Amino acid sequence: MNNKHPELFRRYSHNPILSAADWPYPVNSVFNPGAVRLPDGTTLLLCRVEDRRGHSHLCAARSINGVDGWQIDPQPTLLPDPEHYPEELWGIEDPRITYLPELGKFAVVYTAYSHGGPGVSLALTEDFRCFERYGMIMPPEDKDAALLPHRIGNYWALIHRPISSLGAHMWISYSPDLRHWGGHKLMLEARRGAWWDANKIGLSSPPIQTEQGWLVIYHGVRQTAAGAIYRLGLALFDLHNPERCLKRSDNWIFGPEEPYERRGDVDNVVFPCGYTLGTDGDTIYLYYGAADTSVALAIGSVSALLGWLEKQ
Ligand code: BMA
Repeated sequence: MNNKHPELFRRYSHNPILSAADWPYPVNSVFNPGAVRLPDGTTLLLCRVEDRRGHSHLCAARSINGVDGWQIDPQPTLLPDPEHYPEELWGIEDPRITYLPELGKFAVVYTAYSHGGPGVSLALTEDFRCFERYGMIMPPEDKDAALLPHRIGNYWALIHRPISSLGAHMWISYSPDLRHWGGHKLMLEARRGAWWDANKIGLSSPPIQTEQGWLVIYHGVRQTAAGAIYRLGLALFDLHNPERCLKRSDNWIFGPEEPYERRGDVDNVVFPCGYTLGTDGDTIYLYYGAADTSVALAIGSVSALLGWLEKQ
């Protein structure tokens, strides 16, 4: 009998793929990148880069094969702009990218951080050089957000993770124009008690649209006597009614195991904010922050994830 857990994601053998030593200017750490495959096939990672003040900005790295040969922008790609957006005073973090065919633009949803707390901000871009800021669309305390790629009925949908005194759960909200948000619904709850995802959950990379539904990779946090552990789980949501959960895994599918995930500025963290699909439409390249220090890659298959989730 095979007593091993199924390996749904295989780590790239040369992980981590990007770290501070690769950067063209001095930085402390590079992690939690958003990801997208551009029309010419290039993979673009929009990395969270932390400087030696402890403040983050975003910087793009591009690669033909999505694995190596990364070309990093010589200067920060998107800097906080606290003069016009005071909610960005302490930096911008954890970008998640969704292409919006209706607008012909990429939506970058990120955490804006200031003394007001972390909230969710939005910028649109066509080329990852010029950005049109929409400012903060969800006030603190809120993070771990991404847009769905098209409207549900008449409304854009944003998944996000506000924190209340009763927990840190995933919510979904709707907007006619990406500026005014309402219709807030609880989408998925942290499980509490003795679970790997007991204390906090949040969206990892943007949902993957499949025939069976929106496949969501989410992170779950367990607080232990030795600190928090960030791991990943799977859930499936109704395509037409994305607040309706069809399936959720009890077991985590990916967690910190390798030294670069176990040790870093924040130990025991795997934190994806983006994925790309291979040309077969099934291979998934999951890009994740490892221990809040570097960027790593794990490769899986959407049909295998769905098949596994179906059997849970
Ligand atoms: C979360 C976010 C992530 C970070 C993680 C672990 O709250 O701030 O950016 O990777 O904590 O420190």
